[in-house]
Amino acid sequence: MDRNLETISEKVYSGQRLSAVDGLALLRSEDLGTIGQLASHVRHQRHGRKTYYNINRHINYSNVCALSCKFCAFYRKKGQDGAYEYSASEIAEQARSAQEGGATEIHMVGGLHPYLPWSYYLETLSAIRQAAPRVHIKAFTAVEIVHLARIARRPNDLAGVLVDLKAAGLGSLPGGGAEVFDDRVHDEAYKGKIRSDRWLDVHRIAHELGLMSNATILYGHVEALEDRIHHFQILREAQDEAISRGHAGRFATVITLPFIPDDSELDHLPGPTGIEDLKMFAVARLMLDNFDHVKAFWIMQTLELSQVALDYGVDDIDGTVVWYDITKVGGGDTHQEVSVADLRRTIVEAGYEPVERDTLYRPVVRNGADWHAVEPQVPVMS
Ligand code: V47
Repeated sequence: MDRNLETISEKVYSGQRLSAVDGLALLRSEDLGTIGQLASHVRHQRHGRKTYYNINRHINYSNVCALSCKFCAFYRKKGQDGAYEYSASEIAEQARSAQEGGATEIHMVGGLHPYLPWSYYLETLSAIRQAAPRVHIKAFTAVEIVHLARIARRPNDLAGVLVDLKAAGLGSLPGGGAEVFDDRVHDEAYKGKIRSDRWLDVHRIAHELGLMSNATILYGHVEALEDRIHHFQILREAQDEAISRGHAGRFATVITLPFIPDDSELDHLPGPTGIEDLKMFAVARLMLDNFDHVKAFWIMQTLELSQVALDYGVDDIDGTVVWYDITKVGGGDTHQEVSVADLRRTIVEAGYEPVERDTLYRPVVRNGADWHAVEPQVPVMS
């Protein structure tokens, strides 16, 4: 074993919290075997061999964006070739067909559209609600919420805006847009986007209002290893706060997103390797001791690596997805769908037990497109 991991290993097996120095030692270590064992220990303590997936549909309502983040290959300017926006009724139609196909969740995000009015977002949520009353709507990253507050002409009333969205059907917030909580990295790769304090404000307020949310980190571009660990520390503190204040909402899961350079302004960078991806899953699992779940988003990680990731702290591999426009691994197209059979096979083959869940991690009992969620005997969000 790497000598630098000995004390860390003792801490993990005795349930002590890891420090930033520990996190950095893990990221710098080449002892992937030990790192995986430690993360697996924590994963097994929490979830045994259970591995979660869901039947969901991602909807990217528009790729038109006022920002020009260097890592992003998704955005277009209004009128540019390939720019699009879906109407509320087109989105409702997608939601209806998702519900018919048995989906329990719609995951909907888009660019910061400079012209769509505030009413569009409320109408879209209501239209989804009407067309697919059973599906949970997880929508709008923190930066979109700040944008919506601006166009609603209530830039300082994030709580009011979230309350209105919730009344229109919003069920929870996805974890996107966090990138890396560091000003230097922000100014170099996504200048113009909200900074970490605003991202955290949105999630804190959402938690206060009883909304669950997720968190991400986008790694492998211009950040340093120290920045990744600092990001985890900030998330851990935010989660401590949500728990200690007894908010009904909190972070459910962390998703580590590997930077995919293709077609972005940073495409001269190589992006992370599989080994780095595995380390990031493991370090997320080890540092974020107050997060219940660590998710591998197979669209970005591939199903093959997600399978290996189950031995590195991951207990969730997202869902069937169907359409995804933000990243396309290997230059593929927007249609990126995996069947439930393939998701389950991926999990079983790796030696784990597949559990379909809803957005709130309640196990789903299914009969074709018909389903109901059951309350877990031991609350998984604690
Ligand atoms: O916010 C953009 C990232 C995010 C690239 O909450 C890129 O359950 C890699 O947040 N390479 C969207 N990443 C995805 C996301 C997500 C996915 C799955 C589940 C959940 C959840 C959230 O993707 C963006 C941005 O951080 N991103 N461009 C890129 N070139």
